[in-house]
Amino acid sequence: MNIATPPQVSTNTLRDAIVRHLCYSFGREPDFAGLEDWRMALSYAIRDHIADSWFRAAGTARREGAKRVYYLSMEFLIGRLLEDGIVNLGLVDQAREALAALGQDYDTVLADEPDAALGNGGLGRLAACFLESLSTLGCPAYGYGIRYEHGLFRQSFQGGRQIEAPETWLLQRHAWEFERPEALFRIGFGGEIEETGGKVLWHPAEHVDAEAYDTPIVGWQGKWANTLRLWSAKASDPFDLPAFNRGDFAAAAQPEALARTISRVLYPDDTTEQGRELRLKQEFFLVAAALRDILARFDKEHSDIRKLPEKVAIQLNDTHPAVAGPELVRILHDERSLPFEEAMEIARGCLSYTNHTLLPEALESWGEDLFGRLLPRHLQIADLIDNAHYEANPSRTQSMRADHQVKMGQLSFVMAHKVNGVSALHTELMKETVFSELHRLHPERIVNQTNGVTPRRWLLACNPRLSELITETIGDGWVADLERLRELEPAIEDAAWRERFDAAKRANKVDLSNWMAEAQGVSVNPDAMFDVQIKRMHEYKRQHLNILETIALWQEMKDAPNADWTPRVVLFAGKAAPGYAFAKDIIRLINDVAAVLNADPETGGKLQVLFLPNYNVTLAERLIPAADLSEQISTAGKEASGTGNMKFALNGAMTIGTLDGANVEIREHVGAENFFLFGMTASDVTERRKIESHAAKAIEADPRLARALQAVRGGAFSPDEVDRYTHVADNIAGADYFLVASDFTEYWRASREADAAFRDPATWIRKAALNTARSGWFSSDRTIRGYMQDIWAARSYLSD
Ligand code: F58
Repeated sequence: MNIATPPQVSTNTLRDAIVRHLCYSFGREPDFAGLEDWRMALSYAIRDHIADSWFRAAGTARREGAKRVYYLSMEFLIGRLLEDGIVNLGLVDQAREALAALGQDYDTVLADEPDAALGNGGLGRLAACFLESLSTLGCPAYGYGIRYEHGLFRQSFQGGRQIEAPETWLLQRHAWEFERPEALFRIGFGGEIEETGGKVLWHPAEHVDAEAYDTPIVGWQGKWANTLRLWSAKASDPFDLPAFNRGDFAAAAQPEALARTISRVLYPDDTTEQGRELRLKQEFFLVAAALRDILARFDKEHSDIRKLPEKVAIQLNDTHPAVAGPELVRILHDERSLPFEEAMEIARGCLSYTNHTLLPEALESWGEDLFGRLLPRHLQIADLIDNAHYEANPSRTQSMRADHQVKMGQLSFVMAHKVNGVSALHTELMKETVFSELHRLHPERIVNQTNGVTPRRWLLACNPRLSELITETIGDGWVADLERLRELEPAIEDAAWRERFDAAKRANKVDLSNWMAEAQGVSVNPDAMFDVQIKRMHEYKRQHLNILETIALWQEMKDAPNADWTPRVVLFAGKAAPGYAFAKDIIRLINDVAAVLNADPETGGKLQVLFLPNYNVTLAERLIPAADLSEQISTAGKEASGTGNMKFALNGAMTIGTLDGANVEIREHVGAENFFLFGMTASDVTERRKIESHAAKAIEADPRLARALQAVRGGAFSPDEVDRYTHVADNIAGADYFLVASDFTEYWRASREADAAFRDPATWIRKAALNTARSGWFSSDRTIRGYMQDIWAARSYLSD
């Protein structure tokens, strides 16, 4: 099947389309248009071309009765979409020129778009990269998620402390979603089970409507576009008229308000009981709406429900949509009258599950009271699934239904035909730890699919300077075939080329410095090493190890202010879950340390620290191209993969990191000599924890660490409240579960190695460029091909 590439669009055509939309879609004459009007008009002009690809793709998939991939995820961290569309359609020059002809600045117009933060971190961003790769590869697919009114909270600092405010992305207009009032499903909760004549019927007590909003996701060169379908909750009976007529206006509006709660906020954590109930409701809401939609599409094209696994592949992005197992079995058995065993087999043929964490506290489980109250029939089905699994595997010792819980990891495993980890190390650890018994019983089920990132957003769009140099050197084939970056290697041996590589990095750093001066009021030295740690705040990610090392460096600089120090700008960004007190304390500590260090005339210009507020996709796109050093310093065995690590390496930053997650594979690809390795391995970590007072011993052995900790404990960074960080110091010197103290000495050593390497620019640039040249394997195109082949049995409908 040959899919035509979209027609070439000239600057004039695009300019006319912008003006047409401005006037006739938005009723605004050019002379009176504001920034948002221009942005919307450009978005509509671009959207028209995306829609053409979208219709063609949907038509092909329908005509061919194609197998569809359905990616179920509670999070899609898509960020801005306008630039993504322009870049993928190859219209950057035309859009820039068309806007200029209309007196508008391209970058300013693009920057006006809200950043859709419908996710917490890596898991949500991975889902977004996957959708883009699915479209680039021409694999018919849908992303299913929730259209949260409020995405992840907006973060600011007050006195160094994190302040959370609601994110209001929907208040600003954007062009990307199409409301689909006809795609409406009634979702039930609670109620009773009725058993009559061997049939079981579920009569829910309450209902909420799920209404679809579709966003087209266009792939590279606009050859294909898939759909991100997000569900919004609406009241089934929106308005209580009798209450209104009584004059009780608040009660009259209540059904609407209650229903809408389901799609109101993205969950950053689940610390309250009411919160947990709402979270489970959200999960079922997503799953139930998605499955109805999937089956409706299947029924339109096919008649034999037993063929479902041939036509439908459903990927569970972590356990959050795991109730899809019982729900699909319920539909097939209760509603479509298939025998229970067969219903289970068909469901398993469709379902597969990706695990993103081994942290025990992050593995979802639901108390059976709550689960049974909201989903009484699903609790019965979970028991039936568990019994069937036990009967087939009598040697089993663990159950998904132990301790009055429903354990979603085990349920997902049992209901999936494939289970995957997200890096080679993580997949092996899954087999050895949380899923060891299930792996023994089903040794063919666990497979690895190391994560990847889309090169369109994470190199081509976010780093135009480097992209242009690459394209000039090896042509533009790398954009769709990222491993071709290897062809840069001969050029890297040429000093003149390396200078151009360095000039691109240096210009990116100047851009970032200017932005920081303007947005944050802090001016930094663009010749310093830009040392960047950006990710969710978590003890296992060890932002506190980084700040301790920075404190130790500052102390040492003050001992010998005239020594030949490598100047550093230490940048942090990341949000802490609102209920995670320790992570919030680390943010405050970093801000307090920054205040002291940045004001120190003795070290000024040599060591600066900055915590940038409100980390999101847009900020990552700004920081990553300007980074020299990428901090990937998690406790080994804890970071499932990481994807920021890949983005940094691709953009020519060197990594300082542990043998954790995908760091292991990054180091293998870029070469051990181009990676600053330190720290314990995952098995060292397990052994070290067994040693009594391991932290105290490490502190005793390293006077630098002792001194840095003492400064934290003694209030050097909180003179107005000297014991503010006593508990942080106690934690590191005491239980130190994440082994900050034990890894400190090695981290310091690796950091000084990085300093020394940075002082020798010729060597550094070569190493950095080799990171770019050898990171091609980390494209999400490679990952998605792996899923298509090993998990989904899905194919591409593009021919090259
Ligand atoms: C991340 N998980 C992993 N979870 O931590 C990271 O190593 C991996 O690269 C990435 O997934 C993609 O595989 C992650 O982002 C969350 O954001 C949780 C979602 C549910 C609420 C708590 C945070």
